Amino acid sequence: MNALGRHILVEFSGCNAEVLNDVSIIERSMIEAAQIAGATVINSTFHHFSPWGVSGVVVIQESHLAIHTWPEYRYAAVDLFTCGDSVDPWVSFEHLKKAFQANYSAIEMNRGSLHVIKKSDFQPQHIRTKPSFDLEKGFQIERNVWFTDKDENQALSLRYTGEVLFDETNPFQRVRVLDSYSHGKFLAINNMVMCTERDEFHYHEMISHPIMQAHGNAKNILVIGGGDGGTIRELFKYNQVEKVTMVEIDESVIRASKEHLPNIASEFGNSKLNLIIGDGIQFVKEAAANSYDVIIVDGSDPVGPAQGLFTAEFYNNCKNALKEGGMIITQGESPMFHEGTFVELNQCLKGIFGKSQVHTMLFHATTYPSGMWSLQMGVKGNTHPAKDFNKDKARQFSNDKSLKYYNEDLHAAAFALPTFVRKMLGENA
Ligand code: SPD
Repeated sequence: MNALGRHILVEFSGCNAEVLNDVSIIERSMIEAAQIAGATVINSTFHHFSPWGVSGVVVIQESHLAIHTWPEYRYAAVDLFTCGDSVDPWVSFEHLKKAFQANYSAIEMNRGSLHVIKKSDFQPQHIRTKPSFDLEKGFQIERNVWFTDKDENQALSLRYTGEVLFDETNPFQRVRVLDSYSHGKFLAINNMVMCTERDEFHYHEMISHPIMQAHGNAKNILVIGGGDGGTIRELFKYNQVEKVTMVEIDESVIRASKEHLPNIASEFGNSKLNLIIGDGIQFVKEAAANSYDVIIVDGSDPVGPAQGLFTAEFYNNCKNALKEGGMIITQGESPMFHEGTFVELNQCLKGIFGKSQVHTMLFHATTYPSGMWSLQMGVKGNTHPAKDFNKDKARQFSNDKSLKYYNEDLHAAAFALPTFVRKMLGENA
């Protein structure tokens, strides 16, 4: 080759659109493509974009492989550039063609033609005497792969190792466990973060303890969703609890959590747990009236099977299943990220429980988009959950159980809403 490098510009068309939208598969395929061709991989950086598409580059000792995908066109633009003769970029090309199930057109250019450029006598001032890598171990690949939970305009991203610990798609949803650098392992459903090892206690303590402390003596509890197990873990901290019925539609969430998030899934063996794999919406429709002290709706966002958890029919049935004096709490989305759903859910609950019987809490959800998340509570009775709770008992409980987020002061404080949120909910003081 009478040139410094070979550059193949590839048009991959008719590709598998799901593959082109999957940052993990693309990163893995690009690294494999480099390695199969005999290149030495130095690092990789890949991002998933909003609303879809992936960009990334694998830096190799012999230059780079780069990609940008348009899943909606089933198209990917790929550059394969290698210096010297040791790596054949067409080997990488063949690998990617199979991985993306693609049609293609490609052209090869020689880069740095030696007919045109001539070597100068330039000598770098500082030449390393030692190589920048350990010859014994080879290069350590630095991977830079990001999971992004987003809508069209906002996102929260976590960098993860690139390894996929659990990945199953069933008729309900896609369930994954990935390993992030900042927040440990995390559970994702349909590209949305559900919980991370590092901050899951914020959510699980706040969906459980304010309602349990406000009720004061809940013995029979229903949990809809909650397949990761974090909510039941918190509920079984109460000695008075006699039975927790949990209805989770997707057994793979439970399996993923038991396998990879054992500190969250620690109470599935509890003898007071009545675990039902089934549809929580149907379950409350058929539930006997006046059965439960507390109902906790620990669902996902309103896409896929969780959509029905945001309807008046569902909450009417829940109210019917609650005993007199009973209380329900539901994850209420975010006033900053899902204003519409947040407000609609609040109106829906007020229509069912009454305006003064619905109370909204906010808490810090550091790995949910916007970081501000809500829990909305409906009361079948006259208790005010922020005022009518036993502060001393709450203090004692949070100390005895070494809780990390909830405490007696936060209990009341969580119900205090910023002015803009009050306005959204029509709750001007
Ligand atoms: N956007 C995330 C909302 C998730 C609510 N459920 C989380 C499940 C944790 N048990």
